[in-house]
Amino acid sequence: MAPLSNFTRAVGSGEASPGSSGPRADDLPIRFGPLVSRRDDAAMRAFREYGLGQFLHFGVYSLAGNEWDGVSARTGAPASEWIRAWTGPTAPAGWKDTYDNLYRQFNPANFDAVRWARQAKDMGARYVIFTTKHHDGFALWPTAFSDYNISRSPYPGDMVREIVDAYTAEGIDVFLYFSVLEWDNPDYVVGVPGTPEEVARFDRFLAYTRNQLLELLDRYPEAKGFWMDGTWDPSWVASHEFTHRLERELRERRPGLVIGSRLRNDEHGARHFDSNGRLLGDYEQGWERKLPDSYEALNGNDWDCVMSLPPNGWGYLRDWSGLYAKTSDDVIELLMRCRSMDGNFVVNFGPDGSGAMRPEEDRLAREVGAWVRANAEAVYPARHADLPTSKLGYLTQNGDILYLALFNRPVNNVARLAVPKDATQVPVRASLLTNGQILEVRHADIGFDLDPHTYYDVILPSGFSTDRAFVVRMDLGTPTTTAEELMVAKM
Ligand code: JFZ
Repeated sequence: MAPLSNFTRAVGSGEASPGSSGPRADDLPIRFGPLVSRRDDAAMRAFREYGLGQFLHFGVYSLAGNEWDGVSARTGAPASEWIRAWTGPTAPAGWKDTYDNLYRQFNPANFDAVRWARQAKDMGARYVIFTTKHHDGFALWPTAFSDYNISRSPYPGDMVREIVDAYTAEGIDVFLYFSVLEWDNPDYVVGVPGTPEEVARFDRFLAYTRNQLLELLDRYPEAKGFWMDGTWDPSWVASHEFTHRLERELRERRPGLVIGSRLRNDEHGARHFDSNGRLLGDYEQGWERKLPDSYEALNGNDWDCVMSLPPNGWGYLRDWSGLYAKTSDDVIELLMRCRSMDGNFVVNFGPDGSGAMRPEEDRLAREVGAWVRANAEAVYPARHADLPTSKLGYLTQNGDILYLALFNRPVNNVARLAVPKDATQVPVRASLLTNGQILEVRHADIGFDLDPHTYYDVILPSGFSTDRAFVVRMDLGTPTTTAEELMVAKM
């Protein structure tokens, strides 16, 4: 990605494009740039091995399911968890008021954090991102700093506590999703505060935000990170001095805390990456329903990709008809695509207002879990393999073991991999990960002129069939024949 275009795109605009490059010679002076550079402590090493995550969108919007009184909000609200912003001819009269009173009925009888955590564990998730407070401002913990929280609903407990306990007990790390922007907070200002009155109001809002974030850290010391959201409005963007101080304070308060790139921007308004292209946070947090084109474009930054199952809509969406929902095969493919580029893949679940997962989600969790269990060593801790990409599927590597997750099985059952001609490590043995069956490996130097690669063929057993992707596990070792020797033999 060209650094200059990244800079121009990032300033004052919406989300910066992820994968921006590092510092360069004509760096601008920046006072509110990154507070951390690539970390290699235990928390970030764990992050790199999460592989698969679960996103949970749960809140009062889950009661609505993107509709009200049988009327769909599909064309009138940007996404199911945005239903409060429903406008246009389909919006019910007095809708915002109705929504703002929904918390009085928020008492999900089937909410069972232990069940969710077990399901996530069975799916193979190693971290969870939980919506502690979405854009509507409703806090799922009993915050001391706003009345609009779970303790005012009929639900008799602290959902954030229950989630943190249940997932932590399963060995799943917890990240707290937190929206800065709040639609109906009287202190919130969207534009850059101008009048003294607006400045005073927004200052109160900033203090409130800081209080809530510190409160979350203090109440839930087990939480490993923040997944910040709603940080795009000009008011927050203009608060770069405050947000810089805030990030420092959060990191001091909780050493090891992982914070994505969506918390803040520099003083030029560049978000995710500062105006010189340096990452603002511990990992790239801009890969939302999109994926990097190549490993190289990531410049070695850590990243995750969060994905909804329907095209958009993260909170419960009762009616999926007419929408393509990603299948287990889609999710497995996206997971391995992310792993082949050193990223984590986070799949979203939007339980209904009673706290029940939808049947499609239950099924997906089971199917993805079965696949991930059977192929775990190719998913984690395996990482990017420094080899040409393969059209057959995705490569991951762990030391001397190379994995090819095969999504496109060749019709002739010859899985051909390109390896640089001067590689000191090449595939020497292969087997099917699923059953250990040994596969023949042949060196196939097909000898293209000027081709920097040589090729290794893994012969897939014609008798082996499966209805999902499968993994070929290869031992890497010293090549027994070099391309030159093959040439000599042929001449
Ligand atoms: C945000 C929220 O507005 C949304 O409701 C949901 O919680 C999602 C996970 O996060 O939506 C975004 C934020 C950033 C981008 C897109 C949607 N982005 O970077 O393209």
